[in-house]
Amino acid sequence: MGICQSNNRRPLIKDVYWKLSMIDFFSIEDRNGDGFITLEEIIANTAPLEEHCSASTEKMKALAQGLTEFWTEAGIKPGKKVSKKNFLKGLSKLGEKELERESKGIPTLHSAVANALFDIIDENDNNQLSEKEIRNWMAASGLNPEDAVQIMRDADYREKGYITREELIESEFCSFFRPDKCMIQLGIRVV
Ligand SMILES: [Ca+2]
Ligand SMILES: [Ca+2]
Repeated sequence: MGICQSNNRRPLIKDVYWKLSMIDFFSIEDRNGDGFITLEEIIANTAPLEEHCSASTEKMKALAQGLTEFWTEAGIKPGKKVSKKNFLKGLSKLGEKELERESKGIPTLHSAVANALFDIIDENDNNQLSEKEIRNWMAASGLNPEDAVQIMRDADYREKGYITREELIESEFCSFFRPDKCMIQLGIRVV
């Protein structure tokens, strides 16, 4: 403790906001509701993107590849059933490594996933995400497309009318590993 830590930040798993949002995430990803998550399940859950966002096989493959590298480092290895407790532990550990990489300017595993996801959502390949494209993404993810307006507001804070690649990557990374930063953006003070 203390002397061995590279900084003073609390582990993610000790952060109640992070934990609650990741428990939510677990429930969404555990589509068959057996209380376990598998890499295969996570990848299968992205399948509707192919139709809703008219994604090519290459784009879908890039996402599956990115997800495999990301989740494998969180301990969710191919063919392995992972409980909620181990999911949170693994993701928290991965988060520490990812934040370390981010601070050193090394590409994160998360950015590979977010880039692949961006390419899929960006149906017309113009390097901008329109509200319509965001709506299709949300529908494919089983979310309410009406919430696209909120997503646009959060990520497109300069109100350009579209989301850039950098904005999507930053906002996705933030929602995964920077609960403190997200809370500040939302104007919520964490006591
Ligand atoms: Ca499951
Ligand atoms: Ca577009």
